[in-house]
Amino acid sequence: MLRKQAVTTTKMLGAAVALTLGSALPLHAADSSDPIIIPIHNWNSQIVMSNVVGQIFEEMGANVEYVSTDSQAVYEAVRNGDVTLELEVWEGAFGAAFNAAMEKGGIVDAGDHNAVTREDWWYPDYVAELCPGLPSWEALNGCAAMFATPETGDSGRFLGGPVDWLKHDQERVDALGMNFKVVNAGSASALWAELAAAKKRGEPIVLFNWTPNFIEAVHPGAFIEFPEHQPGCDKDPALGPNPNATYDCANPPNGYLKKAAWDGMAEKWPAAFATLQKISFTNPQIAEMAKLVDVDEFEPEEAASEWLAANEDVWKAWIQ
Ligand code: TMO
Repeated sequence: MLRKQAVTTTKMLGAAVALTLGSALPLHAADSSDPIIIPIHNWNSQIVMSNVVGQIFEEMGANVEYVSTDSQAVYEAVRNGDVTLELEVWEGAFGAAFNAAMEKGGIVDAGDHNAVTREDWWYPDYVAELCPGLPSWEALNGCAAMFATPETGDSGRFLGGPVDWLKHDQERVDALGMNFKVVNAGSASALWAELAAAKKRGEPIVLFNWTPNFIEAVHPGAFIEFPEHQPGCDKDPALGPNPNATYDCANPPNGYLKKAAWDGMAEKWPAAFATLQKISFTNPQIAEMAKLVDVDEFEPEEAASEWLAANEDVWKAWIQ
């Protein structure tokens, strides 16, 4: 409440100064007072980062609203201006949806974070002792029976992420002739709960994971090495070891992490858009954002305030 009043007072002062000085000042279009709409998805770095950036925009005097949005459909929503931006475009999971929206128009690339991403099948390190030859996918396939559960019969069980991350894991299993069945977790936290339970019992598990993430600070492990990633492997059957199938390659091992915006943002919220273009988080910063919720159990909004308080030198430079 106090804080809102302070912002309002600053805005009024700003307006009074503008009125008094009028045309003596260089003309900068002010940001619209309509809310900047920030979409929230179902993994914690994205939720905390969205709150961090939302609070930065509020600090600049803008209004902000958050909406829960499907992480694939969001590119269509950005393109149409239904949401204003997207802060975590992961190449592996969302590169295809982002590119499709770029081809249709209405969305702009607002630059990359200074981060390298990877999203793929992953195991905690004790599993390497149970299945010699890891991280090779062929070695994993040779150990498939060890990962079998009543749910998957004789096949190994791969625990995938929520379906909206659209990882095409079953297509890859089929394309590579692997003896695995994909079971999708209902949420990110279900992935981490199953990982912790398997680890406690010393049982084999192979599941979807990514970096940057809090996991690397808590559970040492490794990604499965699939046939080398090739751009277009998802569309062209000729790419990858199976000449008749798509998705027979790894996800990008050094993927980008981009920001995207509705193409009307620059005109409607010029100051916020300029800041969005400057915003760039690193792998350790993004892992820390996830950790504040997944390990330290802050609510996302509080996690964002904590992060901002600890990193003023980082973000104050973006609002000049
Ligand atoms: C998009 N994700 C980081 C969950 O792989």
